[in-house]
Amino acid sequence: MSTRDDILQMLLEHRGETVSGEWMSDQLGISRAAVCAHIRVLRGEMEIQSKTNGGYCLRALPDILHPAVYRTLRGSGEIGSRALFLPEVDSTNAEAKRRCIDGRGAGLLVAADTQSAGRGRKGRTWVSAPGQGLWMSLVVKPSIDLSEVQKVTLLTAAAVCDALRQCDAALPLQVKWPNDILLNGKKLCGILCEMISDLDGVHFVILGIGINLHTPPGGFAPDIADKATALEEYTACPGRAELAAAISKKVEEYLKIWETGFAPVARAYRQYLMPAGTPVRVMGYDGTPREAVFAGVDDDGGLLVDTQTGRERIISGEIAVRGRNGYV
Ligand code: BT5
Repeated sequence: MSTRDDILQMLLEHRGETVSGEWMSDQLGISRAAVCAHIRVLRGEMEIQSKTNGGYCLRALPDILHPAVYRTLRGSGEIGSRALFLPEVDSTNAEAKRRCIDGRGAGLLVAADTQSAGRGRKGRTWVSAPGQGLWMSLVVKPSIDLSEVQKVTLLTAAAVCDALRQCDAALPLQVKWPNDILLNGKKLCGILCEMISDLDGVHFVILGIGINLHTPPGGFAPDIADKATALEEYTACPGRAELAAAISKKVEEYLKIWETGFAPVARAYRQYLMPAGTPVRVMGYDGTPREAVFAGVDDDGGLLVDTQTGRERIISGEIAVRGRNGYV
């Protein structure tokens, strides 16, 4: 870490409080003038107030993918320990995959200001307007069987919801199995987990996470305008580096828990689910829809639905939730 990172760390640790310039210069063994010079640079990126007693107060974090803010807030840990912040990329998932080719991708975080070819599942597109959201991918290397990969999506959803709730404990989040996070019935976040595997098993899983933080100037694109929402419509947005750090930490926490069984992770996921009894439409592999009633998610991450022929357990696919204006 550079001296400027050290100063940033001190300000972050005492966010909203006054930190004495003299104390920082003593701690770092540098002159007051040097502290002042570093603060001047940091001020170009975030809101730092000077106090009359010679102290400084970090008021607000920048809403940019700020590497030092990320590093400081992420702290130690494996997941997201290396971070690559790009102004533009085709897809953070694609970039993360390319970086796994030499076998050294584990723990990598790739995030970008914008994606020119952000992707959803089954070849769908993810709209990633410049600076309007957190578009990120985390590379993990869990010791799991191919048959368990779909659980990673649930783990990611629980981690993202927890991280968002750290910003606002009252946020009315709801997960639509397996990978959509809704806010007031509209899509706030999508998750795309992809894997690198061969016959020997799973080498890497790439957790792609797209969170709309701001409504793009002029609104969302017409094809998603009625189903997308942004965090700022409900609460004050965290900085992107701050949110990325919180998500990385939560993913790491849940991966550790999973080593002793998936049930606690499934429990964490369940707290964000829609209520049992919600009418849903289950999409089959071939895209054929069937009417059903949502009954829950079991300890292995399987979706339980009640259909005309009884209870069914579904492990992959997607559901549409019946809303007032059709299906989300
Ligand atoms: C998803 O797919 O929801 C997964 C989206 C994952 C995006 C992240 S961003 C970082 C990483 N890099 C990538 O390239 N991808 C991941 P799916 O369930 O198939 O939903 C896609 C559908 O959501 C689209 O067909 C649209 O209807 C809608 N959609 C697209 N962009 C949206 C947005 N920004 N907000 C809300 N809905 C959107």
